[in-house]
Amino acid sequence: MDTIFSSASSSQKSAIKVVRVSGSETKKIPKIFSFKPTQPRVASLRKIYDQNHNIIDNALVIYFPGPNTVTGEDVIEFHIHGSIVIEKKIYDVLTQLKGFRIAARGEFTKRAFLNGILDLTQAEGLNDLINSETENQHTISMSQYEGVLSKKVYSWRDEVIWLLSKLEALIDFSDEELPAELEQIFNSKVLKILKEMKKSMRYSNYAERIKNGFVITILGRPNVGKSSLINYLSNKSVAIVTDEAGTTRDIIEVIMDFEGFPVILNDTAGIRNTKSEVEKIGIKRALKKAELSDIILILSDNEDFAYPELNSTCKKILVHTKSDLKMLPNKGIYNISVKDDIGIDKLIKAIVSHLESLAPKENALLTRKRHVEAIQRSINALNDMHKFDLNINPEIASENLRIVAREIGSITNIIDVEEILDDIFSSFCIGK
Ligand SMILES: Nc1nc2c(ncn2[C@@H]2O[C@H](COP(=O)(O)OP(=O)(O)O)[C@@H](O)[C@H]2O)c(=O)[nH]1
Ligand SMILES: [Mg+2]
Repeated sequence: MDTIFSSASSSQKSAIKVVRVSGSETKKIPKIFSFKPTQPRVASLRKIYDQNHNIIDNALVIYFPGPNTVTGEDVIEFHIHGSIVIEKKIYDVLTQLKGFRIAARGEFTKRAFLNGILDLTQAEGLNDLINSETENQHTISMSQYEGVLSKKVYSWRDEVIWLLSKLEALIDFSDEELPAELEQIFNSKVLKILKEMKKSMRYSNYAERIKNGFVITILGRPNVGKSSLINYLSNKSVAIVTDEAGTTRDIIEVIMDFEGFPVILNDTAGIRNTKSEVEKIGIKRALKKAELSDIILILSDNEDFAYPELNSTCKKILVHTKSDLKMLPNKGIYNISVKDDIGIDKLIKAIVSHLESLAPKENALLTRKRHVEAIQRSINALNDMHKFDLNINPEIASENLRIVAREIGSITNIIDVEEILDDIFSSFCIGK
């Protein structure tokens, strides 16, 4: 296997850059760059030279002998001055050598996975951690990187393997019946796994939203102040605000951070009866968007909050706009004014508190489509299994349990499908 190298920091100019080398040829690095070998795991200042003995940089070098390293292989880190010229000179030396090549996206982490340093969910957690931009993204990705999801998956797998071993015994001694108490334990274990899996499926939507943003849609009649609100919240003019009804037609989307929650806020066309075909399409889109949202903010500058055409069970927050002109004393309605800055903080609090209420009580979240699909197939197999009598059809039960073991195993470990692995690791940044 080639020894790989790459910058582990951003490609921008910076005070310091880290260039990482990993693989069996790493040991040769001191000789290649003409510096005295360093003690393992001790940061040492070294002048590094190219083949013509021209100095490249005075850099901090750290050597990590495998297998207890980030990749499981021998690793060297150069902490160089953050110039692209220095980086390039190092690359130039290495690319000319046999057995060395520049790393592909995520290749360091892929090696960590292949060497058993991380399992797949941890590798994915690491990628999410690097990409995290809000508090909640950080919390979830950190716990996935630390192995919270893996632990949950392993516990299911252990249970399934235990069940399988009991079943195999039953099949081998086919003239015997499963003892009644064992059958009971068997069924209750299956039910317990099913219940836990269904729970994690319910929470998977939350995990997806934490990653990609909760969807909040502003809905209301024309001219109630929808665009003014989104502009106010996003602090820039993204939507056109006018006295003219029907100005906003397409959906305008702004991504924001509401106290640690990533949010995609949508401004929409005012809902009314119209002859304009373009506006009609806008209205249709607005309703559709609202129906797929986590929260709908229904805005009105009078008391008209009813939308019989809206087909949605999601959380609705009623907002009375232009409260600088008149307040609505009704309970449960948020009075705001973007003109005089009334009630906006309270409205944001209400939104955040609803988002908080959606949070699962555990951190073992299914954060990827492939996790969700594997658990769904496991649930289907377990449900299937329940339709048959264990004593009459132990083979069917066993076959289904095997499916479950395989499916949940795939969440943490895919070893034989290169294509899926490439798909997972190619979303990493270079140098990771
Ligand atoms: N007095 C007052 N007028 C507002 C307020 N918010 C919006 N408006 C006005 O209401 C009109 C329609 O606003 P706009 O945001 O375009 O409404 P939309 O059609 O719902 O997007 C504009 O003239 C705004 O200046 C407010 O808080 N107070
Ligand atoms: Mg508008």
